[in-house]
Amino acid sequence: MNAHDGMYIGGEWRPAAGADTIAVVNPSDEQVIALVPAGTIEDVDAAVRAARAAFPAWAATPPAERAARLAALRDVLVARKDEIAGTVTAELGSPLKFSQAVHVGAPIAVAGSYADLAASYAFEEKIGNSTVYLEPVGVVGAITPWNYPLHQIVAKVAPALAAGCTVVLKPAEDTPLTAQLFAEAVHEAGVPAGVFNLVTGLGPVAGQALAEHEGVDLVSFTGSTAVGRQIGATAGAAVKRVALELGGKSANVILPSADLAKAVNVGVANVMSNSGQTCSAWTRMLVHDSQYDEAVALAADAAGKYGERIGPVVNAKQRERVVGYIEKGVGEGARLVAGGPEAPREQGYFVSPTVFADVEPDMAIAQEEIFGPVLSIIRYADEADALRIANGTVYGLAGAVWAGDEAEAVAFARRLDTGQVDINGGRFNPLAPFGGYKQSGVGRELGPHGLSEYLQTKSLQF
Ligand code: TXE
Repeated sequence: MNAHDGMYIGGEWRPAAGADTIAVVNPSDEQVIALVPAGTIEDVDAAVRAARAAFPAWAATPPAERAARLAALRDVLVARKDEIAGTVTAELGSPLKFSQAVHVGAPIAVAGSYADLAASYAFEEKIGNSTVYLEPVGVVGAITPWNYPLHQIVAKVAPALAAGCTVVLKPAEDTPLTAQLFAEAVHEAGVPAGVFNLVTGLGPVAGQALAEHEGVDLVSFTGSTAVGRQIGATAGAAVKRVALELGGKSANVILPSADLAKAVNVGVANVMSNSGQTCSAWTRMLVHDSQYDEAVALAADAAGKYGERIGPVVNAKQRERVVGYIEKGVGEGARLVAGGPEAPREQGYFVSPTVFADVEPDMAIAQEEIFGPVLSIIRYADEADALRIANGTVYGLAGAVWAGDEAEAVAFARRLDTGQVDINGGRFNPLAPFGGYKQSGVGRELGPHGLSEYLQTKSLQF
């Protein structure tokens, strides 16, 4: 595939400082499809300088003009959506239809929402005898994962640009081609030079250099809890703003009054989509004793129908990790009712859609983020038990509640320690705040709450 052999810095593609490259592999057939440069500290430094230099003018650009650039960016993403979807499929392995609808569809909606918000947001407010100005924080270091290659980028860059911040992006090493296309789109949209910069590279080299750079005012990170903890500590030591979107182990709570078949089928689809590589996936299904056997049969049947249609996981390491958890589940005494650890294909990083029954809440497969197509079905005795199990992990990112009556579901959802809950299925809302309670993270993405992450307040008293 086409790939740039340089970094997008200061509005142009510049040669990388070093000669090292990263091989991009297609997870469906394990073939190398491109090489991209592995950024060094020098590349990161050049990008941060460019972002710093561009900051004063971009911060002073009227919000309506920033909105116009974001609208133009949305239009470029729309015009190039097939090309981007094809690239996501090539480097992530997701089925093309899913790439078109979700991997490109969602970020188009998010870019559009920030074009609207930049134009309408109240960057100035009166409180009594004070005028409060909401000003951009400065240079943002954005570090993104591979699971939703474009969405994770847009969910950080669009609000940052809307706020008047400038950005240096270090995308995941598995999916740099989508990031390069995004940089092309930003350029085509007429965003001024230096406002957005891209450095591809390895996490512990380029990512760490960006997180530690003195010229970065805010680090926005999405990825593993281990790296998030480290970035949070570095930012804390430098008294620097930080936003962390980390793992999850979300509960799908099916109350006895719910439409069981619908709740189970949607629940299985939620876990299997994107091959389970979604931080907000409902990986624990909580079912009442009286409906447990029926739910297990329905889930096993639903999972069996997916087969290889879900696509592979992203790389060999992730496959090993997911299979390791499946083996662990078997070892812990959970009952395999669909899928299993065997590779369904010789080539490609495929994992069979897997469902475990008789999962106890304290098993590793019910506590730790697996990040693969693996569902754990847990039994509860009554509502108090369901609530205790649902809240009984270190995470709190998302979840779902199903009930015959919406008010009953809402009452339960209000008691969940989690940042987002879908009621009877829910629907994606690009304006709804997304982010974690507990160890799922700090800060929120999307909508006005996501925009406010990139602002700091100044008050003038009269
Ligand atoms: O994540 P990493 P990995 C979880 C999921 C998955 C596990 C491992 O459970 O199985 O994490 O995935 C960059 N300083 N999530 O290894 O390493 C890295 O280059 C600065 C959940 O892929 O955290 C990439 O750009 N940056 C998740 C990004 O961090 C560093 C999405 C994420 O990679 C760095 C992905 C360092 N020292 C994984 N080390 C979610 N919340 O959606 C790595 N990076």
